[in-house]
Amino acid sequence: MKTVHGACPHDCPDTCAWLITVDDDGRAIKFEGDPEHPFTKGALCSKLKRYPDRVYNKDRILHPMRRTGPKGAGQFERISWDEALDEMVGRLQETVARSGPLAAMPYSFAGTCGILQRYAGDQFFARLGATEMLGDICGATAYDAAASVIGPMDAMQVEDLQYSKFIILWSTNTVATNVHLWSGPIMTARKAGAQIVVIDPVKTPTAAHADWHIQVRPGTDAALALAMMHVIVRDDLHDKEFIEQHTLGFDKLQERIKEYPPERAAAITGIDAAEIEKLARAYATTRPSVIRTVVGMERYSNGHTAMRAVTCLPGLIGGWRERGGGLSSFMLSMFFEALDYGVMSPPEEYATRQRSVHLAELGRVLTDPAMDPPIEWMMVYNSNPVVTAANQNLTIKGMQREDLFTVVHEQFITDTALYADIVLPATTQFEHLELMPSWGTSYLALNPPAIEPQGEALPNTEVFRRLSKRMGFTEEYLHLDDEERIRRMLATGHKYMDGITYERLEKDGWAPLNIGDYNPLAEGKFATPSGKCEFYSQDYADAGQDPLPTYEPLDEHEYGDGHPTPLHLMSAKTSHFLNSEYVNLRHPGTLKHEPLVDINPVDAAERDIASGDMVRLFNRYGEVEVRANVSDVTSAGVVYLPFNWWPETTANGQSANALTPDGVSRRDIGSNAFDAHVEIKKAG
Ligand SMILES: Nc1nc2c(c(=O)[nH]1)N[C@H]1C(S)=C(S)[C@@H](COP(=O)(O)OP(=O)(O)OC[C@H]3O[C@@H](n4cnc5c(=O)[nH]c(N)nc54)[C@H](O)[C@@H]3O)O[C@H]1N2
Ligand SMILES: Nc1nc2c(c(=O)[nH]1)N[C@H]1C(S)=C(S)[C@@H](COP(=O)(O)OP(=O)(O)OC[C@H]3O[C@@H](n4cnc5c(=O)[nH]c(N)nc54)[C@H](O)[C@@H]3O)O[C@H]1N2
Ligand code: SF4
Ligand SMILES: [Mo]
Repeated sequence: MKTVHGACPHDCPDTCAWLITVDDDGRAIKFEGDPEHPFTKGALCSKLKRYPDRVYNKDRILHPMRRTGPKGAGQFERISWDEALDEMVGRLQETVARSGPLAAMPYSFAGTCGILQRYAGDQFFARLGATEMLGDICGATAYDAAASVIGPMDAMQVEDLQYSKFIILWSTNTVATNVHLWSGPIMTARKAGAQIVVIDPVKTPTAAHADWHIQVRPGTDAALALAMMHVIVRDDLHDKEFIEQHTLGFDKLQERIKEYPPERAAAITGIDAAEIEKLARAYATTRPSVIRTVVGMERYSNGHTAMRAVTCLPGLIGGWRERGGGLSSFMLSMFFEALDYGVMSPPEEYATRQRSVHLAELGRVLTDPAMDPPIEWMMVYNSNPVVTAANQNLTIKGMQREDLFTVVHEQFITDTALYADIVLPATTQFEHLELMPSWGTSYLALNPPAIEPQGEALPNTEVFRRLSKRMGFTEEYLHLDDEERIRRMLATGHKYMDGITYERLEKDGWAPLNIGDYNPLAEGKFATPSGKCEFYSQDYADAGQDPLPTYEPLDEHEYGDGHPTPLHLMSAKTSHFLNSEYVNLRHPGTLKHEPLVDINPVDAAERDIASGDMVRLFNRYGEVEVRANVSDVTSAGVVYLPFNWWPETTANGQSANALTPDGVSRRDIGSNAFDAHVEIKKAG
């Protein structure tokens, strides 16, 4: 028997530490959270309690396979690793000879947040000169917009939320997506009298548990934030000293916010002017006050304007001065400073690619006749784009192309793997070595393998080492073993790494970065070009965008091919799944395994829809048939269908992203999937 430390690999801010007990036969027989971990305290979420079931599942992909039927049919035959790699490399070399390396492309995203597995292919594809996937479908718009105000930095540590007296959970479903922030710092604050406000178009579990739910219209948060600033300055609740010393552009901001009296914002956001007034005054005067936000309001054509406006608020009231005040979001830049990510990055000579395409536009990239050369060879790993990427039908159309050779490296036959020519078996976190940063805490963790790989599964890193060898790429960095990579990443000598060694991580499992009394903005040490909180952003001005916080309506789309699509579709996350993972692992008893669309009684009555009816949601992108739940979860004009569900779980084999547009935000960084509008009718 042995006990092995490890950490959750998922794209979740909490990064729980865990303990695995392995018996003498090498089987994991006990799995629990690490009670010593100060942030997650031994509690794994309900999804992760199923992780051993994931590892030992009868549906795991255990050996390489080759397609034998039509694309999408899921007919495969077992082959050896040598056969699989020979075929992949043979097809890759043919492609490169015929069309050049730009005809090859990776598609990889957030299947694991471990540094080794997440970035495993970056050096290989750069060395090859393949088409690069840029952009992001999670976080980049929000991060970039916040950085335009406060700089690209971690503004505060999440533990400090415990000192807050007024907590605004602004477009984040903390109870479902960030469980330990809720059960830890937020509950501590609440017990000490803090008020919890949720700003969300959906009455999420978090909104239901809050003291005050403000049901904003989707995509209008910038107007709400501007009106709050209007009230704060009008009522003389702003912090003149902080503004004078630490901010840039207040005069111009003052002019701008005059344009947003609460009555105007009420018409845009759907929130009463009196409620906006009350919120603004409570936020400015109940101290310390904090805004917690992650990615919820970014996935719009105007997502950057919302995040920029919201990020200006703490600067205006001097919220940053107090411990527990300010804005809490990602905590990743401290890991970028502490660790040498360069170990996983392409060297300078390969860093710039001749062609990059946008991750949010996969379907277009695969089908656009103007792509020259077209993508002929694609490798998908760490991602399930048929479910998670916008415009599902276009993604599928692209993946069905007979002249596209697709490799999918996966743990399960996902909807994406169904379209693969070659399927490769991937290890799980129980089976491979990994270094875990965290985007929601300051704890670093080491995850050594606890059990042998199941079947013939291999980690991403090993697959790329083998591919490099077969391609004749001999550079040392492509062949480093995993432990060596981690040792090099740790060896930066940065002050955050004081006392943190491979051996210590191996012994304890995790270590807090040495960030000390981290509260950089209390003294106004903003990481912007001016060193100040930039209400006015020269970077935005240079990019031809409004340099001041502003509200811009969403892009006009033609969703209906002529028919009206009056309902705004929200397609965010749900507590039982982690993005598209766990949908295939049924949780008997606790979960009714069927997607439901929430529709407001007003919209339902107009369409003669009752709870339990099968309904069709449709627009020009696609159509989803599911059961309706008539409820006040959304307000009139908004419907809610979680995006995590696999297509096979709906009556017509399409899921939420079949209805979302595959465009990008106006800052050209992230997806605009939440712009989506639909109509609903009773099915049949
Ligand atoms: N409509 C809508 N769309 C969304 C969102 C939304 O809220 N609404 N959310 C967006 C967000 S925030 C995100 S992060 C993305 C997530 O999009 P994806 O990155 O596609 O996320 P997952 O569904 O988790 O798929 C990851 C896959 O990687 C596999 N995997 C896990 N570990 C490994 C490994 O070590 N190696 C390999 N080879 N494979 C592995 C898993 O089995 C899983 O099938 O979706 C985005 N899409
Ligand atoms: N259980 C569970 N946990 C997860 C995940 C999961 O799939 N399941 N995914 C993980 C990942 S990849 C991420 S990125 C994080 C994301 O964590 P969150 O940001 O908390 O999650 P989201 O579901 O993307 O969005 C949160 C909320 O934003 C709201 N929202 C949408 N549009 C607007 C708007 O215009 N204004 C406002 N104010 N609110 C809006 C949605 O209704 C939703 O309730 O969660 C992580 N944790
Ligand atoms: S998904 Fe998040 S909450 Fe659940 S175990 Fe992993 S890190 Fe913890
Ligand atoms: Mo995400």
